[in-house]
Amino acid sequence: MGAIDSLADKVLKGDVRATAQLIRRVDDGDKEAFSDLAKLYGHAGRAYIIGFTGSPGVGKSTLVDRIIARFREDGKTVGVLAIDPTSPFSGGAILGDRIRMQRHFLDDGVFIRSLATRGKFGGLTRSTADAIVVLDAMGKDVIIVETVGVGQDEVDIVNSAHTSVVVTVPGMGDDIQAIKAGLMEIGDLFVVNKADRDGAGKTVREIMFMLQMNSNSRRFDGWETRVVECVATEAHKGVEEVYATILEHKRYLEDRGKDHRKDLERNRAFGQLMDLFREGLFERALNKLGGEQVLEVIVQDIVSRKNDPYRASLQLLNSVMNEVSN
Ligand SMILES: Nc1nc2c(ncn2[C@@H]2O[C@H](COP(=O)(O)OP(=O)(O)OP(=O)(O)O)[C@@H](O)[C@H]2O)c(=O)[nH]1
Ligand SMILES: [Mg+2]
Repeated sequence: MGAIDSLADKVLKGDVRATAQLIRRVDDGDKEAFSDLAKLYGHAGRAYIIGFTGSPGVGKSTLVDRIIARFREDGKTVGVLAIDPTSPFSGGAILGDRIRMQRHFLDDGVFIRSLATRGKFGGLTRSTADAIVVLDAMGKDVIIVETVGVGQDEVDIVNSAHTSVVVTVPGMGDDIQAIKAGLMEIGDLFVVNKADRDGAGKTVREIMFMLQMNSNSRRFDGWETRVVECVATEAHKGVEEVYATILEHKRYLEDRGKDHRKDLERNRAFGQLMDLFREGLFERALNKLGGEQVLEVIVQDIVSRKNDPYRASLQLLNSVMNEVSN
């Protein structure tokens, strides 16, 4: 397995092509990536992870592009993962993200990749966590994850970042979206982007109000969630404040003796362990039972009401347990 070994080694040396290759394997759900990830894991854990989420088109990539530039000015290297769960083949959003951040493509201190998560098992949360390990081990100081805040997967991803940024725009519709998706609870910082449009101040007040209503949420760490207005298409209209607030939150976590960072890291480790364990368990159990076609027969029985999902799942479990004890 010499070739696989060298892929992890190359990543540790900062090799861009090897990093891209390993992330592609992760994205494809290729289990051969596991041995490399295992080697890299011990070298990871240094990067600061920032999640950006929000409805489609609110300006996440435009803002991330500015934030990358600020980190670069401060001498930090940056890895970016743009998560595109919906359109693995269209490439539309991926292309858009790349165009929006393209001025950083010639900078070897910046590594930008999209994840489409074509893999069968594990899905979005797992492959993102794996890709973060790769970029972290590669030596990036800061890792930015951009997701469209639509589902539980995205919420989980952003919630496991050190700093979570929820991007919204003026107008009540988006706010309701955000609250529905459970984003109210996970934001360390809310950005009301496109503040060049009418109603930004009103949206800020609405979010503040919602935050007060939600004051018993994630805020066990004592951080007071910020709301910042911004025009991401311009360099000096709020971007600096977004950047400063991210750094302030980072310092806040560190000032507390990294207590809260530890909590977040514990949660991420637990999530990753459980995902892998569940995935492996399910796969092995299915193999023992004779593969997916066995499930298909049972499903047909449920559809025709000869069986029901409650009893059938217990029967499956009993079969697996019998296999194990034999
Ligand atoms: N007027 C205005 N337009 C903006 C602002 N920020 C971004 N835009 C524009 O909004 C559009 C979408 O921006 P993106 O950065 O691609 O938004 P996104 O949230 O990354 O979009 P997805 O990744 O597709 O969800 C682009 O045409 C941007 O130029 C802003 O502050 N004001
Ligand atoms: Mg985008």
